[in-house]
Amino acid sequence: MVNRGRARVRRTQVGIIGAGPAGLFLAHLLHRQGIESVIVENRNRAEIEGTIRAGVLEQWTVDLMNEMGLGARMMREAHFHSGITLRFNGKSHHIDMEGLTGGKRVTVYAQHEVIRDLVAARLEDGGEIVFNVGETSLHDLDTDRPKIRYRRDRDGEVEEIHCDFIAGCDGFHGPSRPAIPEAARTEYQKVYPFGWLGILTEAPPSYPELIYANHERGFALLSTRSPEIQRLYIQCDPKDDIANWSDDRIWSELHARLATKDGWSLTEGPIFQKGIIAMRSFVCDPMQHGRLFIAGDAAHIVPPTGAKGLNLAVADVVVLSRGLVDYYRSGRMERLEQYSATALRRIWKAERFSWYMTTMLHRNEAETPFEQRIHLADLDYVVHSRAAATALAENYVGLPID
Ligand code: RFL
Ligand code: PHB
Repeated sequence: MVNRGRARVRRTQVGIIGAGPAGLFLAHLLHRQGIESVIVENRNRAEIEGTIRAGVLEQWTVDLMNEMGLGARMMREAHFHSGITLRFNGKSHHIDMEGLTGGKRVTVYAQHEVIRDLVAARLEDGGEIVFNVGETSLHDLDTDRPKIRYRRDRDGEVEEIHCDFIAGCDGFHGPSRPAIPEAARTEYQKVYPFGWLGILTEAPPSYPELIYANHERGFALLSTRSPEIQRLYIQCDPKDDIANWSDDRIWSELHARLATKDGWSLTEGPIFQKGIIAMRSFVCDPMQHGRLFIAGDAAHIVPPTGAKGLNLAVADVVVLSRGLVDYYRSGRMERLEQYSATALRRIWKAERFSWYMTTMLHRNEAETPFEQRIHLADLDYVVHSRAAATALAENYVGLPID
């Protein structure tokens, strides 16, 4: 490290901003190919390992973790389901993902567990993650020596990482996407008039697989975390205050929306975590500016109904790592220059699927009764047509990356 003006300067090949799924998978993928990287992250390790988010991994994400030697705990502790249940008009319909996709399963393994496994392995490999940084900024993106500047420990010394490329993996609110000049990017967005209220409860599982329920009172989702802890969501007003939702009110909505006509019942338990999230679809095109490449939530957002966000973030960095490997092996930029176009083809399909699942399953008061009936017809079609069920299944378990 040398002093350059007031900043301490250091050098690496790929500077990565953000230790979420995108940044951590990228660091591992590059390390396997002998490419150096440093991650800077503005939260501390306990915070990133404790944030409750996604739950479902696509089959190829599971395969990738195993290939990278990062899957041992996941294979012991995750829940593997052969399908999901769609519930509407008080009836359950099993979609046999495994049968319809030639053996691909639904894996439930919480995002923060993936983060824990990837952080531990990265540090064991001697990789560097600079936690708890402040004032991250990006510089000289149009040159072949782009720089990430930040303060150590939020208000400590200023450091600069000089690198060949910057990977902006800093989520929806990070500084990377805004570093692409506004005139050089187009943003596509849809904001939904509803949100999800999510809870964690200490209770045994009520059902052997995930249930996605369409109900006139609004959508509900039953998921799991472990034999002792369950994850459930209900559609709500995104601007609602969580203080308006007593535990009794949450359970009464869950019972009403998940009820069946055949006597199935939901098991309650103490609620130890609850919160409300808003829902949007968002895409930034292109995902590159000079030597900056953005990936994951920094570049796109999907509503969680399709369980795609984490998986899309990983798919982006698989594509990006291939371009970087090509560059370091042969000096060729062609594959890197194709990164945005290649990634966006798959991203738009995941955007379509997430929008489709969201509109089909939620109650939108702004829609006409005609449109609401169309969603029920769509569900009825999906559960009775092998072709339609196959289309849903192949999207849910994950489209191929190539
Ligand atoms: P992340 O996870 O937001 O990580 C970005 C990291 O960057 C850091 N950062 C900065 N670091 C340095 N300097 C700065 N200025 C920085 N600003 C930010 C942040 O601290 C953070 O650590 O983005 P990434 O890696 O792109 O990963 C995206 C996924 O996290 C996200 O898409 C999923 O959680 C979405 N999602 C789901 N995805 C799935 O694939 N399957 C699911 O079942 C699923 N369920 C969900 C979800 C998201 C949810 N919420 C809470 C939005 C369920 C929910 C409720
Ligand atoms: C979760 O378990 O958190 C979960 C499952 C399925 C989704 C979204 C979230 O579609």
